[in-house]
Parts: sequence; structure tokens; C-alpha cells
Amino acid sequence: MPTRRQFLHGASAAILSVSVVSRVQAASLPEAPSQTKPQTQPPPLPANGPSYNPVVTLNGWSLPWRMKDGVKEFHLIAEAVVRELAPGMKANLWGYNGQSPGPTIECVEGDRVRIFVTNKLPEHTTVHWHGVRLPNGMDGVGGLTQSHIKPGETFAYEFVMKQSGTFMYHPHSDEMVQMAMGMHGFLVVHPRDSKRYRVDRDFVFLINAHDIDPGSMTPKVNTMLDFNLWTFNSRVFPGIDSLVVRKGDRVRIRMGNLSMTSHPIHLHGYHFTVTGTDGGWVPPSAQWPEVTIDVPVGAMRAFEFVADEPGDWALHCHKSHHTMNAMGHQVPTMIGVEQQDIAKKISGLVPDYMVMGEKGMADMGAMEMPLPANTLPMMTGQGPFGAIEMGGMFTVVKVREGLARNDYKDPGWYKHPDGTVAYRVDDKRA
Ligand SMILES: [Cu+2]
Repeated sequence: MPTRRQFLHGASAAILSVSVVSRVQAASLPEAPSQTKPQTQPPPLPANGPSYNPVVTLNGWSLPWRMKDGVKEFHLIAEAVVRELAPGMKANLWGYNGQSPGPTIECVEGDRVRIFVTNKLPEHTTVHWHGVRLPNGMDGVGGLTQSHIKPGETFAYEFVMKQSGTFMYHPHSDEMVQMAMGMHGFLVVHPRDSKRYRVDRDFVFLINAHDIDPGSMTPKVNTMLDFNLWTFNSRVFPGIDSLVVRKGDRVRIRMGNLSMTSHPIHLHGYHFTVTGTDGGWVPPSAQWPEVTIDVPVGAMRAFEFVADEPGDWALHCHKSHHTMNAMGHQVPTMIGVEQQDIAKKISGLVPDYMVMGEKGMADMGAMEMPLPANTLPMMTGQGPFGAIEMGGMFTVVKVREGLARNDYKDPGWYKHPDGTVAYRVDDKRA
């Protein structure tokens, strides 16, 4: 006798064979939950349908669904939101369900999904399901495969998740503006056999960027390359949560790049294995070891490692300008330039003039300089040994012994065993 699950699976396959998409009445729209907290929300276990091991969206959350006649129904609201990039700076963005990036949509291979999109933006939009194999008319390219969704309208996208993997969603309507304003999210399709590709901790985040002048709140949407806020899930260090990991766990990190340049993401302390792209899982024979993986524009990369070495391990973009917050790129290099004489002359004209950069810029990490309202220091963050001197795309993988299975609370700084920290040498000959 078929089990209930097999029956439902068969039923959804039968629905798939009908090529006509059922029209759903507006009155039966599912709820559209909203989330505005910038902290990482604990991963929700599936309320119904096949089980899976949920992902943890860094500084984000996953969208609940309702099951209706065997179809998973989600409801996205495209709308203006306010996102805190880090304590001290907020941005006017566009996103979904209260936040930018939008919530992660999680489902299971073989699921039939119906995703409602209500447009509360001042202009039309669509949603493209980046990387998903689906019928052409569900691909979300405004003008090409569907009418644009006008303000106030709701459209339904309906398809079967044919394969597991890591995908993204974003508009294909006034794309430059809507992407620059922060409209994107993750779409994770779990394998139907939950033991396949299983890991203990599974983190996801989007790599994006904004150009927001100090003192303002709205991104400059025409910027092509010279962004000043390089973000993981629209957060910058020190606003990005740590990735908390139990020693011995198998860990996966999935990163999607919807910015306008590539990001070589580097993990300290481990050799990891590249196991996934948006094209699917990399077969074991083709996986390769790395310590840095370049995530190209419009692509996803997933890597895995076994967390056998406790500590606070940096995870960051290796383009050093991407680990800085708002800064001017036209500033002359002053290393080695004697500025004292000039400073005396200038301070006669500008009373608070400060000499900067003569010995490098490290002092700026600790300096308490007055900033315009609503911006962040260029490099910041205090660690147990002093200023970390980082901003932007930087966070820490905190590997600790003895955590509970689903404990993602920040455990504080690593306490190094005696004799395992680099130390100062007093050279008696000097
Ligand atoms: Cu980068």
C-alpha cells in the first residue's frame, strides 16, 4: 500500500501533468508574515510536508508557508523597508516581507509550490527564480515571459521543484534600480531524501553592495562599481552575526552573489571543499579543496568543512576594499609624508585639522572621529586584543566545543589555551 507521502508525491506529479495553471481566487491568499529584526532567526523546522534540515540565513529568516491541497503556498510582499546595516546606520531599501534581502524560501525536491507576489512598490516588478528549472512562463522576465506586476496587483507563480539545490530570487523589471535597492532573496530546495548531502549546520547569505552617501539613507541606484557598503545579507561588520558552530560539526556555507563584481570569500583555519553551484551539487569526484572561493556575479557557491579546530576564524571577502565601510577612494596616500609643517599652516585656517595617514591608516580603526549622522566608521569592531580594523564583508566563524545541537547563540570570544597565542619577544640584543 502506498504511504501517505508517496500518495501526495504521486498526486503532485499528476497535477504537474496538467499544463493549465489553476487560477486562485484573491480571497484565498495565504498570510504574508513579516520580519524586521536584523538578527539571525533560529531555523524553523518544517511544519508539514517532507522533513528536511533547515538552513540558517545569516541576519535573516525563512518564510513560513501554508499547505493547501498538497501545494506549498508562500506569499511575498514586494515593498519599501528600512534595514539596519549595522548599529548606527539604517538604509531605505526595497525588499520583501519587511526586510531586505527577502526571506529565504525553503522547500523540498518534488514539492509543488505556489508563490504569490503582491506588489506594494511604487512601480511594477516581477520575480525571477534564478537557477530553478521551471516552465518558461514562470521565469519572471517582465515583458518576455509575463506581464509586469503593477503596483497593487498580486501574481501567482506555480511550479514543481524538480531538483534540490541553492537558488536565488530577484526582479526582472527595472532590474538595475530594483537590485540596487535590495530586492533579492534565497531559495533553497532540500533533497527529498533528507540523509543526502546532510550537514549539521547549513548557513546561507547573499553577497550584495550599496552606495549610500554618509548622512543619507537611500542607495544611489546608478552606481556601477564604486560602492561604499559591501554587505553580507545587507549587513556590514560589525553588524554581521557570527557563524556559530559546534566542534566536530559538518558545516556548509552557501553564498549567492547578486552584486556587480566578484567576491573571493576566504575562510581562515580550514581547507574546505567546494560542493555546490546554482547548477547543482558538485559530484564527489569533481569537488576540489580551497581556502578561498571566488563567487562570480550572478552565481552561488557552496562549500563544506568539518569544524575540528576550535577558535574564532575570520570569514571575509579577500578584496581588501570590501572589508571597509564608507570611505573616499580619492584620498591621497600620505605614508612617509611629513605633514607637521603643513598641519601647522592649515590649522591656522581650519582649527580642527588633523594629520592623517602618515604612518598608515591603522590609527583610524581606534580613532573616535566625529561622523555625519547615519554612517559608519571605515574600519571598526573591537576584539579581545584591540581594534579589529575591518568593516564590510567580514565576520567570524566561532567553533566551540560542547554546544547544543541547535545552539546558535554568540558564545563570546574564544579563550585560547595557554601557550597558543602569538607573543611579543623582548630581544635583549636591541
Ligand atoms: Cu568582495
